[in-house]
Amino acid sequence: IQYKFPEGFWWGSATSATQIEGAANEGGKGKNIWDYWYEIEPNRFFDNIGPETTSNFYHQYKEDIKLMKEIGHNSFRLSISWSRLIPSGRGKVNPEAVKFYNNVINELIANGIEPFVNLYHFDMPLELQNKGGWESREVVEAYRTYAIQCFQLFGDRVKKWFTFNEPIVPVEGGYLYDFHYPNIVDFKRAAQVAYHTIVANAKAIEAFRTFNFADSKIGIILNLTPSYPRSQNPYDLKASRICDLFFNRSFLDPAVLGEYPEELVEILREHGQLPAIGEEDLELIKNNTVDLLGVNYYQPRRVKAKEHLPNPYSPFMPDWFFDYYEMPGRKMNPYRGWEIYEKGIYDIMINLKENYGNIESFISENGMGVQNEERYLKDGQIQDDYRIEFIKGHLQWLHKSIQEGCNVKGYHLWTFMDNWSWSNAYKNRYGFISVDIETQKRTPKKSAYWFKSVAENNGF
Ligand code: BGP
Repeated sequence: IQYKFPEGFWWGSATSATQIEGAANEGGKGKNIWDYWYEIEPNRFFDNIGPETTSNFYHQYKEDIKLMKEIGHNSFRLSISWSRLIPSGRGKVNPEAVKFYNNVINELIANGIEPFVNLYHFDMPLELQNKGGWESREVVEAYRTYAIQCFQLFGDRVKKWFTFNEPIVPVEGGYLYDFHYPNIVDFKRAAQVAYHTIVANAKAIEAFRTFNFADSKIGIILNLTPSYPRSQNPYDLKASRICDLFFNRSFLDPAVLGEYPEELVEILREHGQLPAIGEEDLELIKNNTVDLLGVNYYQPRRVKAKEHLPNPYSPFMPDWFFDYYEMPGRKMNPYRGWEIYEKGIYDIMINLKENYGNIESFISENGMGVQNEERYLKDGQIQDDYRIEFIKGHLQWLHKSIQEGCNVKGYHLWTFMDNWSWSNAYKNRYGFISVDIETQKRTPKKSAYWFKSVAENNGF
């Protein structure tokens, strides 16, 4: 074994409620923004496939957990659907949802798989979105109450909690670039949403600490996209630094260090884009940083200085400050249009070690979405050697970071089984397990068994 990982390394995969559960109109679930958006604009969704059935985990979780065990998982991330647990976002807890999540958590534990539970994966309850979503303080309070309910209900067994998955994505998607509901373009409102999400994160952590659970940790999951300048000239360097401030440090710094980067605050102030900030919030953020950081890594950003000044009458956007470029000779995943750059994973971890107190971290998502994988079927199994190569390439760099002292505890693939994606539905498949969406039949791909051997040997 050439690449051996530390004892107790977490091997597994990640999912989210909306993307796997289905049963969107069953079990007393309330509507979230995805159910609603699909109802009013089904054509926005690839192939007109919405979130009502997805991969039917709600009904097939037992079989799925059995498969997880079979392919060597010792840990697994799921999210709780806020609108399933508390259908209107606040108020009464839905007993059928409590039963479902208890069953899933207990089944995982009984199979030797540690549940990693995330509280929020893009799925705002509709009634709360109608109150202003993350722009509203009321919603921040509702989230705090929801988090407390989850700790009370499941905290005796769940030892790894996460407040949010990729909180910047709803900011970008919902308030800047039009790929999440409520699809508005307004930087100042986006900044308010981002800030309130961080306040909500800190409130959940503060509440979590009052429980004094033994051996429990709480973290956040961020999609870190390292920003690489085209050259070392000062203009490219500055462009890249600002890109990093907007897309990485806007969440990473307050979540891990308890404070916002001054340069980012200055830029927003100068352009009149600062959201409403409270002194008390800043104190709360400072005192409630995460124990654990999940890193989702898919692609880097390649950044250069702007060639033309932005039109001052165009809406304020992060890309007033930089342009992207395509690095010559880059490796691509053509299906998703994302660059594949394995070393990025190492650069992220070194940065966490040097500038973020070497916080305990793990890869909470990394993966490769591929179209028409049936092409690779042989003897009833998808021969996804490309996925094995993809994972290996990233694990090698992760291994190197650990050798150099980075505090990395695990690797979770996106994702366990093919699932529904927010804008691409079932076009790009990411799973270890293929899913026939007509019959809901599951079949492990070649990568699933390869991963099992990696998990069993704790390396490869
Ligand atoms: C991450 C999300 C996941 C998942 C993944 C793949 O950003 O946390 O929910 O969807 O990306 O991306 P996509 O489905 O858009 O191809």
